[in-house]
Amino acid sequence: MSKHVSWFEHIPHSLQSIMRQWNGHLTQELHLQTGPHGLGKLPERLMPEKVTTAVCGFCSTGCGLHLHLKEQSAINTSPAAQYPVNLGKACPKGWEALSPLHSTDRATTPYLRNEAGQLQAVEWDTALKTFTQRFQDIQARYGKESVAFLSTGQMATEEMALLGALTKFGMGIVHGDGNTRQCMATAVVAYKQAFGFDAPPYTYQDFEASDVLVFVGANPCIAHPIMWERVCMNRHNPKIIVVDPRRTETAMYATHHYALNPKSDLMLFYGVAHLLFQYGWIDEHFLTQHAQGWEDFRTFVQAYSPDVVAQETGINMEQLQEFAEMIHHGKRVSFWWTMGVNQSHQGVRTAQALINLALMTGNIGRVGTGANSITGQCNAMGSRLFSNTTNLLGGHDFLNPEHRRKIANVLHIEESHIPQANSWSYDQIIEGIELGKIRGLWVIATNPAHSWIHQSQLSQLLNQLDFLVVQDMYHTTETAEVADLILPAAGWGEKEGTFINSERRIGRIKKVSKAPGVALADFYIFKLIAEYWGCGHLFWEWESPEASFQILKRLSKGQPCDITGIKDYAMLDQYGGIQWPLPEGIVLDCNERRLFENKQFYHPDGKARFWFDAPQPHPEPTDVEYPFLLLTGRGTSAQWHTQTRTQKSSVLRKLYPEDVYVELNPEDATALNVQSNDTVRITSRRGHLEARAVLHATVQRGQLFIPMHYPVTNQLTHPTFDPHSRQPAYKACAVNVESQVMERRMQ
Ligand SMILES: Nc1nc2c(c(=O)[nH]1)N[C@H]1C(S)=C(S)[C@@H](COP(=O)(O)OP(=O)(O)OC[C@H]3O[C@@H](n4cnc5c(=O)[nH]c(N)nc54)[C@H](O)[C@@H]3O)O[C@H]1N2
Ligand SMILES: Nc1nc2c(c(=O)[nH]1)N[C@H]1C(S)=C(S)[C@@H](COP(=O)(O)OP(=O)(O)OC[C@H]3O[C@@H](n4cnc5c(=O)[nH]c(N)nc54)[C@H](O)[C@@H]3O)O[C@H]1N2
Ligand code: SF4
Ligand SMILES: [Mo]
Repeated sequence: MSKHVSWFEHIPHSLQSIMRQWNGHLTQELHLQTGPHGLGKLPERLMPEKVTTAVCGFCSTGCGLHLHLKEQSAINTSPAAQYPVNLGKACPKGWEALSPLHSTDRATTPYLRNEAGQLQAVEWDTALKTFTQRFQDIQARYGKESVAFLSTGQMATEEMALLGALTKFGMGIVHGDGNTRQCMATAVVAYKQAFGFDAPPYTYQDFEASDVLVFVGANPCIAHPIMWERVCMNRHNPKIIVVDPRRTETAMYATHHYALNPKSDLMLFYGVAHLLFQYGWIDEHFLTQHAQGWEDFRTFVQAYSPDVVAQETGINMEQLQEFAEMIHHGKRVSFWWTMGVNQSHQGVRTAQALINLALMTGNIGRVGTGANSITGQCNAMGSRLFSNTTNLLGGHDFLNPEHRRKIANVLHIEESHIPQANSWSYDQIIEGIELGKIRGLWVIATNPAHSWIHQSQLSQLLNQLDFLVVQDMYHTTETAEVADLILPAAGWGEKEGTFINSERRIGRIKKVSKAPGVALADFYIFKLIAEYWGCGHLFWEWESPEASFQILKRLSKGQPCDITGIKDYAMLDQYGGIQWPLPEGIVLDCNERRLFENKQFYHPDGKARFWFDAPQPHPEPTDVEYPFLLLTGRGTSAQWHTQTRTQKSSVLRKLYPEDVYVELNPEDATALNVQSNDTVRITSRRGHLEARAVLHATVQRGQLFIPMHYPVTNQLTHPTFDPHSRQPAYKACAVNVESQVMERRMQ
């Protein structure tokens, strides 16, 4: 490397070895699988010399992908038939996983904004010196807390943990959060309060084993297609109940669709609980032995009689009765929820209402059951346990002195390095910018200028920062474009580490392609920053991702997520990923495990807790001026979030509409004099956009749907947050729609 890259000679000698190690080789074990790979006959040009397996870098399903290698680089992917998650299937994003790597807007070098206001290519040495100097200056002037970071559920766990340790134990940063706040914070709080630990209990076999599956605010056909494939493999002729205001792709395949009024889920589930108690359709033995607070809950739901609930939810009394009966008659009932629950002003209590239904009917800890939050990003589960943002590393607690001592010992650092306070949440960090308390921000593998709620406000606040650093694969993201400094990162396929999927399975990612230019794996960017900052000595043990995996094991010891029984990366390969927990000394005799089979929850008394509160009014109800409710979410299985990656694939681009569209009910369209494909203007109290009208009865009258993948969508959304999880309520705000086709209106 030193022969080709001049900056390399400028960096301290000790760092050169870090860099050599990074740039040297592809993942060593790639030649493990040189035998028959079941790919059939391929044209010579596509015939791989070797095949290795790694998990996909998009959604939390965590499919195993074969990576086909030729001449030391990946040329193709295909789904791994033996991987226990996907059993030989992949969605379009998995097949196209390599495309995002080869695009002309990759950040191939650091960029620094010059005096003329332009981003200019600079060497790493300059970038790292500037990073250190600017952030240290800000901290010296305004206090250590004035620099914050926003990270991600899309880096390797080893990288998240190193970032969390570096920022909080090395750089004196207190406030750091991630895009998992936008996504999973609600499920985290719901589980912690109910079970005593953030512990999604299921394994994917449960999709196949249930006889009643209830999907709430979840559209797995689009968002988790291979989980949906597992549902399709269910041989019990299951009842599939979808609770979603929209008639989604998943709802179309369901046996029962309850198109409730947006944000009335809490009322609905209290109504179902009311009926279950009324008929005595509960598992009293389980409740007495293994739960607390259920008697109070029984009293509480007495007020939620079918007539009251029908009125509020739009689900009639017969449907309610039918819903309760299906749960009662089901032998193995599983409840699954995603963003329709989490992204709500009362998401935590709604998730807990589902947990309550599972507990009261004894549908937990058995095959085919569970109160199951489906995760979003490829490594949101890793960030929940190891990002050092909301929790202290390993699912520990910053406020607990024993935990701080334990982590200090594991990491061989002084206890005084560990903050004794919790971080601000994402929205509080943004508010901190507004109040001038946060002056420097480091954004890693997330694109808030597109994805954060109430976008125009955020854009203005990003401009207000003294120094904004964006660490990304591309220099063209909406956030990178307003950065003062861009640090070029390697992406999935160009680096090593592990991800944790939705069912708690730890799987490997591998380096099968070299990053372009002088882009580096996030792991090594963090190592370099530690050295330049002057705290590198604290992280001597974090030599490589695999060495850091050994640290993660120690951090997890004694926790519900204990993984001390996973020897090393090779063992993960051997088993096709391994679910937590796996404490040392336990023999792995079955690689599909669910939690709570012994009915022991993680509270000190071993019992689960019932949580409930009265439903709260919708924060922005419709009115005469803004008579429609706007829903947002995923549009197609080919689009990923802010599209920085999926937009780079010519194949995926063919699978989704290029420009922003809005789904509008045909009857509303007639009333508004809007025809199919007309341009309409949508206005909220915060902004407006123009979109192509798609007329479809998938949305109810008075409701609209716009996918989140278009940069303008969050111009409209309303910044309200669940009070317990601080997760943004992206899914419903009041808007108005107007036709932009003037001629027809005049007729
Ligand atoms: N193709 C693709 N797949 C993805 C992603 C992607 O960007 N693209 N992102 C990944 C990530 S990070 C996540 S978090 C997941 C998200 O996965 P999902 O949560 O399944 O996807 P969404 O479309 O955001 O929301 C699901 C549904 O919630 C419904 N909803 C809205 N309001 C309410 C309500 O009040 N009650 C109920 N019951 N439902 C409501 C919406 O109509 C929508 O159909 O997907 C993951 N998978
Ligand atoms: N209106 C509305 N808004 C929403 C949602 C919604 O339903 N409705 N959903 C919310 C949810 S659930 C989520 S999870 C968020 C997602 O929001 P974001 O996190 O902002 O979306 P991504 O496009 O996934 O951004 C990831 C960024 O990381 C970069 N990247 C990818 N891999 C790497 C890597 O290995 N290293 C580095 N350094 N960079 C990398 C990508 O280029 C991209 O810029 O959006 C939220 N926003
Ligand atoms: S379902 Fe998710 S993990 Fe599987 S291939 Fe598609 S994006 Fe990747
Ligand atoms: Mo998400």
